[in-house]
Amino acid sequence: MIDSPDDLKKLSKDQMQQVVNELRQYIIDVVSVYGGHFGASLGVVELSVALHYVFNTPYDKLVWDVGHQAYGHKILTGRRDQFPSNRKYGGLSGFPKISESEYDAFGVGHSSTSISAALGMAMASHYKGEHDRQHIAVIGDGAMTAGLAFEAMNHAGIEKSNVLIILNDNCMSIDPNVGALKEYLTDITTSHTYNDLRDNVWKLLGKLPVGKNFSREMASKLEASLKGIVSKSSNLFEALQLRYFGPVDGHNVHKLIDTFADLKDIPGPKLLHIKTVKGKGYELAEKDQTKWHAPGLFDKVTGEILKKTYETPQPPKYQDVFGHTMIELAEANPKIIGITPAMPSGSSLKYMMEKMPDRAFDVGICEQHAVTLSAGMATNGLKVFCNIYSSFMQRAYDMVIHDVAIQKLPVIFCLDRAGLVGDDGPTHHGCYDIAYMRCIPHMIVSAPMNETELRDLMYTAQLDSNELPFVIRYPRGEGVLVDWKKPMKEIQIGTGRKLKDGEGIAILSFGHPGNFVTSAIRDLKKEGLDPAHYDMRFVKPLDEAMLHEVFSKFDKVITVEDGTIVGGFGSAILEFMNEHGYKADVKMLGIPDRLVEHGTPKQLYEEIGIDAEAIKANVRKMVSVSLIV
Ligand SMILES: Cc1ncc(C[n+]2csc(CCOP(=O)(O)OP(=O)(O)O)c2C)c(N)n1
Repeated sequence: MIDSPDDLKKLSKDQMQQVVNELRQYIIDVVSVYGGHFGASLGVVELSVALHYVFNTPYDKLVWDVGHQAYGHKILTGRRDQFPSNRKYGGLSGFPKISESEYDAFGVGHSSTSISAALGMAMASHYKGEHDRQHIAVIGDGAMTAGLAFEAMNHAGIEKSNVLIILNDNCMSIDPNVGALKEYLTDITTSHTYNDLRDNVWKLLGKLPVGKNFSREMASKLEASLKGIVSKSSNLFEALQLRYFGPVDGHNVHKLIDTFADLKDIPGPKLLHIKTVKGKGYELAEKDQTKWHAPGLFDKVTGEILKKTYETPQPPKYQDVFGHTMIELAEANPKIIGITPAMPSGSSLKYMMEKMPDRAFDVGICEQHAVTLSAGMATNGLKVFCNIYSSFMQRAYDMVIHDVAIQKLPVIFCLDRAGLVGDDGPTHHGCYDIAYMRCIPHMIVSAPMNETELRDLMYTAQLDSNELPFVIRYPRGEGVLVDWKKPMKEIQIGTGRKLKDGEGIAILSFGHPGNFVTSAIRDLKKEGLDPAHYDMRFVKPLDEAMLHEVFSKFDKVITVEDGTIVGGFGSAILEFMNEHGYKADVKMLGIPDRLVEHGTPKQLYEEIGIDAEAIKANVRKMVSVSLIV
């Protein structure tokens, strides 16, 4: 019956446990049938209820970090009935989104932004004299590993603004969280001396008769000195001048409500540490938290994850081929190292991490660090494969330029999830990497059209003959049914492949969308149309010999890419034409200069017009125009 936090507030505190139970069940019901992230939202059901029960949202600003855990928040804030459309084409976004609801104070998807955003909001409120407004950042222990989160805390500590950071500590990222911070958080949770002292202080503070003869200022001074005794020297957050509270059981909704009611009255920057279990309330998800981070559809009764069945063999996934090829290459070349910032499962580097733990590393949600770390290793002669999703690499752009390209270090960047990723939507689409990589001097930028090519490019990149940074970008999921296990071979850098000669029009493709071209050409043949097809394979350096051949022979050209048209592969071809004085009618198919929302990749490629149908339509149009002329 809850259509907004106002409805929630009409209920008694005693009814909150029932709300928690129903909300949790509804998330299980819907995600099992419609898909989406799972464990993270289950872990913060109590937190979501308590926050909206106590705080005055949307006047008080609530910022969820990453936002994959905000399903409970969405359901409580007017989106209950729409929730089955979550992540579907035209439906709700899988993440908080400013344009979707006034309760979504900040749009998210990438991690570790919440503290900066909430602090910015708090400082703006302070400036405008809105001193009663609260600003809350909910951040996981995984997201807390990023530099950005620390930069924000370092600043928050010296500001007087009302910021409440809630550290949702479940010891998990997507895979188990890594790093010294994780150990520290465990220490702080289990240290008896620290906790006993802190509890006593906490109890005493709760008894302060604020409002009678005891002013808030006096309470605050006493609190500061008592807490100073407890923790200044031993608590990381206190050392950053954030008042530290907790750890609190994040599954005790009453305790959370009471705690928030107290914290509301404490001005300034503060951090509440809560302990939760990812997947709470669904046993299988609690036990195998990585698998249940986003399990796909499942039978909620048996827990069986429903896999599609196929009658014919299916192509391997690019990421699996990457993962297995890493081991194969590393076995032959002792200089090879693998790095992932927090995506061992998603990237499939986990296979190498399991087999060669001293040569493959998860460094936390730290893309910037991952890139500069790789650069450091490369100075010492190692061949580092730094695997980062295309959209997450945006975080580390300066490191790519400053620490790798300018230093001319042969780091190999495997950009997974390049192109439109599907239901995660615009925050996760890998739209920009072709454009942002190809403008950097020294950079080699390549894209395989299938898994065999991926392996050959990986093989080529690690050869001693390559002395430059080397990007290999590939999409999410299945590629093409090829025998990818055959021996790898070197590809000459900067060479494309002529896949098919033709008449009247040439199609130039870059990477996986070349397969859309192949299938379009198959159909066009039946209509008597016969385009030539070139798989350029490298957008930098371009295969100039091949392009001279193309433009001497054809005056109608279509370029196809799954990246932004602005500054992308098609632009590189136009630059080549301009430089060499070629004139041709060029149609560039790619991601337009606007945001592409979420949906299945098929729906999205159809929408932006780079699928086989769109390619066919463009060929017909260009050829028929020339016939009329
Ligand atoms: C910049 C960036 N890198 C990687 C990711 C992928 N990612 C999504 S959720 C997640 C784990 C987050 O862990 P935590 O903050 O502890 O939240 P939990 O899932 O445990 O609730 C990761 C690595 C991302 N969203 N953003």
